[in-house]
Amino acid sequence: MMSSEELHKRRGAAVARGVGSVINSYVDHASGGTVTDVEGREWIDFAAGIAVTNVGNSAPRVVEAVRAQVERFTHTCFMVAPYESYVAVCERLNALTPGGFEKRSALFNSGAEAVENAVKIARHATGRPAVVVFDHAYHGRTNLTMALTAKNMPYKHRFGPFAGEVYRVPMSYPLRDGGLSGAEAAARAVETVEKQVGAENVAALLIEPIQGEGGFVVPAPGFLPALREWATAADVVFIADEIQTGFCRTGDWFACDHERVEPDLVALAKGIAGGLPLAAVTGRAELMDAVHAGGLGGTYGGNPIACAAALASIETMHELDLVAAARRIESVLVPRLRAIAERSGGRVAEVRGRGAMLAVELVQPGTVTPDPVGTAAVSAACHSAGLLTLTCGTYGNVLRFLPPLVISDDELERGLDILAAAFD
Ligand code: PLZ
Repeated sequence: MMSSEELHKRRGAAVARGVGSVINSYVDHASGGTVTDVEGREWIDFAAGIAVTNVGNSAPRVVEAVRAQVERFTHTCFMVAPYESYVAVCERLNALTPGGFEKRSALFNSGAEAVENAVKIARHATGRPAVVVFDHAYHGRTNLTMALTAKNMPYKHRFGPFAGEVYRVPMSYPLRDGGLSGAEAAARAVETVEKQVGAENVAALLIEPIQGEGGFVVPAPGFLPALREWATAADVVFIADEIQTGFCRTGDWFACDHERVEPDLVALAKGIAGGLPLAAVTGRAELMDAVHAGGLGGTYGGNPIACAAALASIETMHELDLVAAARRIESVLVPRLRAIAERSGGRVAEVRGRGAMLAVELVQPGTVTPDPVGTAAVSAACHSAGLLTLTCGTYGNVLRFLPPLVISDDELERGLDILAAAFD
């Protein structure tokens, strides 16, 4: 087999430079809690393919379901010749997502595509143009979702002009907003909308209930419920982007469940199908069904292999109680992250997150000035010592931890040992 070094050379001559990778080693195989490269080097997996392999890599039920489906048929296009598994996935999503009301779903390929479609549906149903998004938001890399995403580098730089009618308002970011309460931060966001956009022009308010790429920002309690309340009163569609937070990741099925917030529409992807590309919009039947027949779709949306994988993944989440697993991961990680923070000489400003979506934010000691250089250094030390971690944040100073939910306690502890050593 070719070495990682040789593969990297080949890559340089074949793959566009714009597509990056966190490590330069090439994967041979991966399991519930580790990734192994072609040289046989193993990494403890605190990335899960960016919150995708919640059920682990090659989870047994997923492998079995995919194999069976591949043999029956690979693709007919649901818009040409429909099949049961697409319907079954929609039934599961309608039942699992927050809100006891009548729902419908539609399936797509990527998170960005789900977000775009949620916006299309909200605009169509309301007849209004504007979309309200938040500081630090990440919603994807397509033209509309770049406009919805906050951060210029690397996502938007020289890729404009961007889609119009997108308005950005302040987020609740307890470490950096002077400790506004959830209600105060929501009032600030709402005032910005009412003064700068006008509620009657707003189709949708789009928010990650815990921000992902933007820095694992957990809004102050009450922020999401207050926005939900305002959206209801203003007839604005409340869209939750649960692409990174969904499918047991935060110790609930969805992050909105934590404060019992019921979005009108939810954008889903990542953890939905154990690593196969699938995404969805699920929401209120009257909004979803407002769109004319033929108005939503795409060649691959709800591909039968991806649907089989989704059904198997969801079954695995129930069977292994991955909601409880995410809470167990939190209970193992948080005390050790706090210990690391205490020993860091003021370099860790905050340990935050929920369930198996946890992070530390690094700063210059004794300040809240971001430390992206230190963050990159700790991250690099983790990578060379066998722990796969990711960074995030508007300021690039957040180390985030997203293990597969089936990771063992032993693997978690080994990963934490590497992290602690990297900090030292
Ligand atoms: N919404 C909340 O987290 C994807 C992006 C990585 P796609 N996050 C990882 C990168 O650098 O491209 C994401 C997300 C939230 C939307 C998306 C977009 O999902 O499946 O990558 O399109």
